[in-house]
Amino acid sequence: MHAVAEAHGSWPTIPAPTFLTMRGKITLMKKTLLLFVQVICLAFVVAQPVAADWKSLGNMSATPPSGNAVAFSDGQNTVTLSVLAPDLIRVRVTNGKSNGPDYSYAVAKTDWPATKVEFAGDKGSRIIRTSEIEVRVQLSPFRLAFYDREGRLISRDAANLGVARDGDRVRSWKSMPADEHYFGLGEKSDTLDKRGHTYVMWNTDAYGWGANTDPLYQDIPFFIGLRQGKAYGIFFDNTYRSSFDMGVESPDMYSFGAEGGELNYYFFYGPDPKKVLGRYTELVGRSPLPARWAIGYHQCRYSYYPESTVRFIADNFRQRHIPCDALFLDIHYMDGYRVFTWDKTRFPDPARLLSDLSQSGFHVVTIVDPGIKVDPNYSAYQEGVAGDYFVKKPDGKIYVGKVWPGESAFPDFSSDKVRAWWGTLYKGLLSDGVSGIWNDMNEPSVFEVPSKTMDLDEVFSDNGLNSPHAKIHNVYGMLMSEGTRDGLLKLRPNERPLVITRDTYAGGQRYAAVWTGDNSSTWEHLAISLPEIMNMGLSGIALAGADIGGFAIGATPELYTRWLEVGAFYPYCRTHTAYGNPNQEPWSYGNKIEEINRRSIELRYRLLPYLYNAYHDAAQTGLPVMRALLLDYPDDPAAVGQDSEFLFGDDLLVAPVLLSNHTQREVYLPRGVWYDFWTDRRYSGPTNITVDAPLERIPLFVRGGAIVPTQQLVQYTSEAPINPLTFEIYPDGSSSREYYEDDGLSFEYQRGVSLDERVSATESGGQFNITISSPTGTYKPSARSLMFKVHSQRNSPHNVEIGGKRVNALRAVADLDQAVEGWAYDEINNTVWIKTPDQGMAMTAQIEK
Ligand code: MIG
Repeated sequence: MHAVAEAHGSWPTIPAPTFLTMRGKITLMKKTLLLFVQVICLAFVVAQPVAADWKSLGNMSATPPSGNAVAFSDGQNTVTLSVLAPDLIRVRVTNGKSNGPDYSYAVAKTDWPATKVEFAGDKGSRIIRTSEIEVRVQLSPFRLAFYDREGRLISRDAANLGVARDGDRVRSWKSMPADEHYFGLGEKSDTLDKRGHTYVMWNTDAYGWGANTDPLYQDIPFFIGLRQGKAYGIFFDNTYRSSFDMGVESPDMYSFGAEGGELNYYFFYGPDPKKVLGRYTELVGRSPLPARWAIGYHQCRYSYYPESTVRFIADNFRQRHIPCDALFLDIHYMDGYRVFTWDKTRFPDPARLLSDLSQSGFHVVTIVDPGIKVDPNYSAYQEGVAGDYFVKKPDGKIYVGKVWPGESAFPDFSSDKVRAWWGTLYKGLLSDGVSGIWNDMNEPSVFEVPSKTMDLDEVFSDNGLNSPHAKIHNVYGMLMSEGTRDGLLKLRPNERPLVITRDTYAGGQRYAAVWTGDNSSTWEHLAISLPEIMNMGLSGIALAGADIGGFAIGATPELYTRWLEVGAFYPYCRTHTAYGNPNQEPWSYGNKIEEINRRSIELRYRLLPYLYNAYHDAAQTGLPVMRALLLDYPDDPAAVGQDSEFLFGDDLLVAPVLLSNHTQREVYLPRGVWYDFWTDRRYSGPTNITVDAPLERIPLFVRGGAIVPTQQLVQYTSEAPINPLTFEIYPDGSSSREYYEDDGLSFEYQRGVSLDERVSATESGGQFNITISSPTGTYKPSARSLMFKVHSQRNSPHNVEIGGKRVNALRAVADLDQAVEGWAYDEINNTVWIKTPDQGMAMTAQIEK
């Protein structure tokens, strides 16, 4: 291993470019700014009058219902309540003509099937009733209340405020019961439970952020309210700078509002939080199924260059047998930071490099920022000017702001035409062999102090509306990633693209994965990543991750090791580190740590079939891959607030060590049976246990009844087809799971080229039966074996039969390697192993105990 390092003796001394000093300055300015912003925010919160400038909606009169909607008016304001589904009501407050057309950047589904609605009412009130909820409208003053069909109050407007305006500002106040808790709100760096905090939604380049820094990069104005095990959701679809006050202004109320635009929100009813999330993601769209390589391990730094360094990193992964699917190129691969170009000195022959890397199983992802260098000799700039594609100043001139390339113009992604153009720009990178695109700096971030972005009145075409930056800011990143994804799809129509973006808005999961920006190598940041990613998941984003090891500072060996242990369970799994930091590769900390890091990544690769199924679920149902416990245990107070544990897919509970020098941790296991993944020890929840967690072990538990699909170890996802496909069975009575598979790369699955089957395990009397249903779909995996591993079996079985025929008993588990069919008993781990050819048909295996 040392030989490898020595062969590249001088690496990685990176010459300090001039912008380092600039970064220093910026950091300092950013810190000052942060303080400034915090003071302002504090002043705002303290000074915010409860009602002083706000004009609440007063007396409204009802108009007759039309279809599934009913409107209320006071001559100036119109409130329209539309029933989209029995558990989904849209509340839209408009103000004459000033609000513009009804349009949403987030909403993907506008066509809802008819649903039965009853309208009733008397002089002072109206009732809108569906099969699941009842909306009671009080006309004077105008207030809304949502009830379930048993007459239980779900949520209501605050009695003294309701909906109000103050100039362009709009706000809605709701009553806040003492035992209600809030989750979601996208990327926030504090506790899982949002009660008792305030938040601003304004996409921000938040370099150096920490606990409670707000706002961060992405903004998703959706939350789930949970009270006594019952959930509802509110999605405030407004792209202006908005804010959520979850009980700070008053302990009895929460509120949400924005600096402009409409008071326009969607109300969802559960009572199951999974149902709320399912409906929300039906409305705004779900994370599409990623390619398998996109959910392997990815290695990144700011920046790997020149070419020899990239090859060196790739060689190290393969020679050291550390699985990896993708390498990232950060801004130094470009010619003077001009997007869509290569630095020809550092990367003289990118196509050759990428083709060599692809031969050894690496995909390459390149960063592409929005800022296009003002340079009359640069084609992207020329095309942008010629096509009139750039954001304008109010005086009609092209807006110019400084970012990495110096003075730059910014594509106006609010225009369909511009997004389509942007998509075509990827042609060169793709023909060079680039597989994925990393969109950064798309707040949009500009080196401006103190705003860090363009002025609020810069002009976006917004398809003819000429909207101010104030309206487009929060969707700029999402629209950029939409243009990117669509462009990649046009250029490679039958390949699932990976786009990863720093900024997005509600519904952004349709286009891109996200990461949590510039975190730091501290234990606190490691801990924050859990509630942060869990809440992103509760906000519809399934494919999310934090920079493993931390971006700023650089990790200690212990921190990196612990971080990779949990990072292997991040939905999106990438190491990244900042410019000038020490090396942060899995082998950077000596042999002992390298061995642990290898095993962390190997575990993710063995679990790939399981992880891929979790992604399939996310695409189907909107359930995230990293799940807050409250999704499964909404009525269990000890599970609901859990910040330091999460479910990885359906059946694994991850309880990482988040503190330095700790080799034990306390774990809360919710109700039901749980197995320790490492020892197979069985627990009955609910219980608090203390488990050993030496540096090389992350506490990990498997739900009783789980059937976990796993595969053989590979060094990259496409190295070899899955063989054997193993089902790890952790018995608890009868249980079953859906198993899904496809080619992992193309869109053929949308044409039925997939495999879907049900795997069941049933214990009855002295028999343990495993059945697989006849698979549906036309995907045919190549010839392979199936392996069943039945855990927690005290004794060797008397007999094993498949399809009524006796299976050979082998002496040892190792003998299974050579056998086509057979079973063996591992008496040390109390596991029965059964191997059989995968016939692609329904089958039954019977174990006689
Ligand atoms: O101003 O491209 O969050 O991941 O390495 C810094 C350089 C710009 C910020 C991203 C980070 C990336 C860095 N970028």
